[in-house]
Amino acid sequence: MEFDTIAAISTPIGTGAVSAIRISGKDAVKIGDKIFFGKKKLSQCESHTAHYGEIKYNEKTIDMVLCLVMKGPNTYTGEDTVEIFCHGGIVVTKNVLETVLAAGARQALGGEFTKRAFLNGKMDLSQSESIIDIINAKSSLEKDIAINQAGGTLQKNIFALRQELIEISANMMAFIDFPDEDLINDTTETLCEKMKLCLEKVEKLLRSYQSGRIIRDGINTAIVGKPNVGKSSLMNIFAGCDKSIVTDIEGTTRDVVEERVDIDGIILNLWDTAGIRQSDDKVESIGVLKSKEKLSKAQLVIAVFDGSIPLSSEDEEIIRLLEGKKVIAVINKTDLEEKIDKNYIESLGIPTISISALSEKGIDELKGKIKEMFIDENLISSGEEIITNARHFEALTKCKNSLCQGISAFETGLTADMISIDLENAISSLGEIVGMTVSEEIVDTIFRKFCVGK
Ligand SMILES: Nc1nc2c(ncn2[C@@H]2O[C@H](COP(=O)(O)OP(=O)(O)OP(=O)(O)O)[C@@H](O)[C@H]2O)c(=O)[nH]1
Ligand SMILES: [Mg+2]
Repeated sequence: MEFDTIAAISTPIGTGAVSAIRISGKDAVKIGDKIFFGKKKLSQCESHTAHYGEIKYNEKTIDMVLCLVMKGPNTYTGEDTVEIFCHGGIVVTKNVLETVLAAGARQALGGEFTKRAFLNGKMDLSQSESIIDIINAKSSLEKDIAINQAGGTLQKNIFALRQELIEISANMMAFIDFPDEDLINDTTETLCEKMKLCLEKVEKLLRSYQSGRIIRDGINTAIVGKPNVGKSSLMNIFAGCDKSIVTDIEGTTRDVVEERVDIDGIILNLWDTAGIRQSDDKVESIGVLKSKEKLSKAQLVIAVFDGSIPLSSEDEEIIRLLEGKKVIAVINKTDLEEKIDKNYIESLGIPTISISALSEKGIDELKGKIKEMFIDENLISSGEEIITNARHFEALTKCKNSLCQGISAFETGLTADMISIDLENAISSLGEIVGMTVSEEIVDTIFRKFCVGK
């Protein structure tokens, strides 16, 4: 990997108060000196100081800027870095970047600054990945987890676990190399016990992914029910605006209306659907088909019933479709006299919440129920590590499989050298997470997901 000097615009392209252009590499300060004219040359300024001056190209002033000069290794990339804060116009920002490139920097690729931070040992691969997660976080909870990971919490966990396995492996090797000697404190039995303890820790991390994936990707949630029960009214409460059309005409919603909403840190990818019923109307029938399709794809189904009328055959048909799904039954219109047989729905084992979409009564209870069904609150409040990244989950799964194989090899009486192979594989899988044993191709794939300038 060639460490030439790279530059990019680090702020979004658009009109704003300020834009930032970042330069990193061994010639960053030299390039800064060629184009920045302040009271002093940047090379004569103390590290980590800011300076006002002009960016000039062929003696022409391009912009008046604030320039930050930071000498490595105490920088994001670990390299000498210059950051230019210019006026936040599209043209002026591009002109400043062009000047920087003309002075000898190369346009940075997506994620190249963070890739350098990784290659220069400023952060491990899991921390680099959490930087994208901070930028892309769609909820404050997702962002909080990413911030923790950027601080190295996952890295520390993985390193500690890896170290434990390395010690077990070293002792296992000692059994192979010096079978008759009394050098080893552990018996193979105690080594196997230690492997089981490591396995438990890996399994705990793997279990956290269920919550982690939900926090990261949200819950695909279909609101279904027969026509006119208040599905769109509920959608609008969640959305906080008139996203779906609401009328007293049955069959108002035809297409699927989608909205991403944040309920106390958890993202719901909501689908408001057409009321399910038999219809001769061609457009409505297509809508009903779409409703059923969304119902079958959803991770959560909110089945809405009109509490002010008795259950009908249409409701029964919908209840049949709920078989095998994660469901919350919502009894709506509780502001009116109750006519529905609520006990019947509850007797089916479906969690049931009564609401009034009109007065917004019961909505908090509904939100609480959704969270309770999908998120392990104890896990979040305990501040324990939560796996949110599919690549980490895969590597931990491989680690778990190798450990299980090693433990069963031991239990079926296989030799220490056979168990050692499994241990090596488990150690290598953990190394993938932090980037110790990972191919250049995977590293490139990870950093390609970054935006230019990060
Ligand atoms: N009294 C009362 N009326 C409600 C409540 N929720 C919705 N409605 C009314 O019920 C009617 C139907 O509401 P929608 O939200 O359009 O129902 P929907 O299930 O989306 O209907 P379709 O799109 O036709 O399937 C409207 O007139 C709403 O104002 C409620 O809690 N109480
Ligand atoms: Mg509707």
